Amino acid sequence: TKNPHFSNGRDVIVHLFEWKWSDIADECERFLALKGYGGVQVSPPNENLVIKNRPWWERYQPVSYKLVTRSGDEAAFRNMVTRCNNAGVRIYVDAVINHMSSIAEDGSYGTAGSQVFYSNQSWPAVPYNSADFHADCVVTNYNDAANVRNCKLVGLADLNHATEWVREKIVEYMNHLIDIGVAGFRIDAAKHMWPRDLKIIVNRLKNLNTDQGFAPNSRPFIYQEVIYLGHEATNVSEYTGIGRITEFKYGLELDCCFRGNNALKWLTSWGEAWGLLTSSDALVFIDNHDNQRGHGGGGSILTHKTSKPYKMATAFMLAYPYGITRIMSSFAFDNSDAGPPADSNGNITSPMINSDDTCGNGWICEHRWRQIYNMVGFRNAVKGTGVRNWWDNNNNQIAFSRGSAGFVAFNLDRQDLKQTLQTGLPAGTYCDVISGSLKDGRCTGKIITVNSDGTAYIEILNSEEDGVLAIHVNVSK
Ligand code: ARE
Ligand code: CA
Repeated sequence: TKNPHFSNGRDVIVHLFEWKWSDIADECERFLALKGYGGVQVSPPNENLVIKNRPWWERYQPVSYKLVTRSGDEAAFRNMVTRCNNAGVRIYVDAVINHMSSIAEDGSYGTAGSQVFYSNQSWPAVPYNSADFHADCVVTNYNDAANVRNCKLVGLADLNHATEWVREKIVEYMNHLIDIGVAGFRIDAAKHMWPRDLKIIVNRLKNLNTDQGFAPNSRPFIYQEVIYLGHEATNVSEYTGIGRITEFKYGLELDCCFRGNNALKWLTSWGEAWGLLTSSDALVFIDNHDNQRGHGGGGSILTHKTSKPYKMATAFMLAYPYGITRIMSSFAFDNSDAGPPADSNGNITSPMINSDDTCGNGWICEHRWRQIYNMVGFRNAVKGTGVRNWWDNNNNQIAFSRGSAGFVAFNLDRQDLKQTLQTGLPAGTYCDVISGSLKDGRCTGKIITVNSDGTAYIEILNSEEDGVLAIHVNVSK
């Protein structure tokens, strides 16, 4: 359950937040496969409550397990999964299984047209009734595990997973998705479910579908959304036996470093020594769909809105061997409730793709920024190697190699970085993948000459657009 089942040497997940299934299918074929992405986290595919003004968070209010949402219907979902698997890109589903929808007028309906009778605690399209939920109370005290797990998270009707019927319905839903060919699940609000109940559910899941390219006996990849910054009654260690955990400390600590509040030189001991989870238990990211808009996860967070340090922190994440990495791909927003770009009928609009590969009409597509997708290629190229040749200027200039497969340098100082450094790489001419790419045998950005002793002159001026330089064995000319 901790293995994402990436195909051939791929290593990075992108969260295509609120994308339509047909657009994701296209994106797998036209972009993600070519750039080496390993998988996509998709928005919840099950029916959700239709809420006025269509905020993004309506998708976290389940109405049934029918696969009909603003992202598309079941046919579109199946088409996406098959096309992405064929392109070598996996699909991970955001599974909202802790709760159903929140208070709404009786007869309110979901994205598949199913009705909800909240006052009777009735979701007939599953069906669930009042016997399937915990007694009425609200999550108010994160120092009380029973309150966190048995009460309503922000008022959402809290399922009782000790009930056999509830377990069955959830397992049926998730197994349906496995049959279609998904590779795993993000477990939404896992901290709000009893670990023993969640474990029973996960144990009942089928092996992944071999017709969709998975090896026999592959268990679904599980990563649990547990926000743990210390000092709460619900500890991450209760969940590591079930699958990986979203490590929220990771982005918070890197935020601090790349905003200049903690010298980069300290990153020489990055990882478990910083109080992070064991690498093989962690799924990591700089920002996510919640904390980029102040919805949970806490603290100061770098996002696409602060692009220079954001790209630097992302490059560091992708260069450093720790955890399974996830890239956030956003839509633009001013209001933290605003849903994705949509037409006047509320239909989500497709991202526009510009000639330089970036997106338009409201989609940010961080995963299409050169500095980010080229570092996905870096991570694939250096897979299995360790950190070597660490160098720092005792402040905010650092560099290291990944074995003899890749080399990266960062400059967050006011001074320019101008140094001859050991790259660990074989002699040759390499294209920096941050300032440009290797295209048709030519470097479109900086050219780095590695000498026969592995050293190279490295320059990152303070005035440059990006404070990073990266080269690896697949970009030697
Ligand atoms: C919306 C409205 C609410 C309203 C509710 C019901 O915003 O005002 O009461 O509907 O009508 C998302 C949104 C919510 C939204 C919800 C349902 O973020 O705003 O509520 O959808 O539509 C805690 C949980 C963690 C959770 C975060 C947001 O532990 O699991 O809160 N994150 C996941 C998803 C969210 C999603 C949900 C769960 C619900 O990623 O996108 O909510 O499915 C400390 C604690 C954390 C706590 C955090 C924030 O850091 O340690 O555990 O996170 O505070 O409270
Ligand atoms: Ca619960």
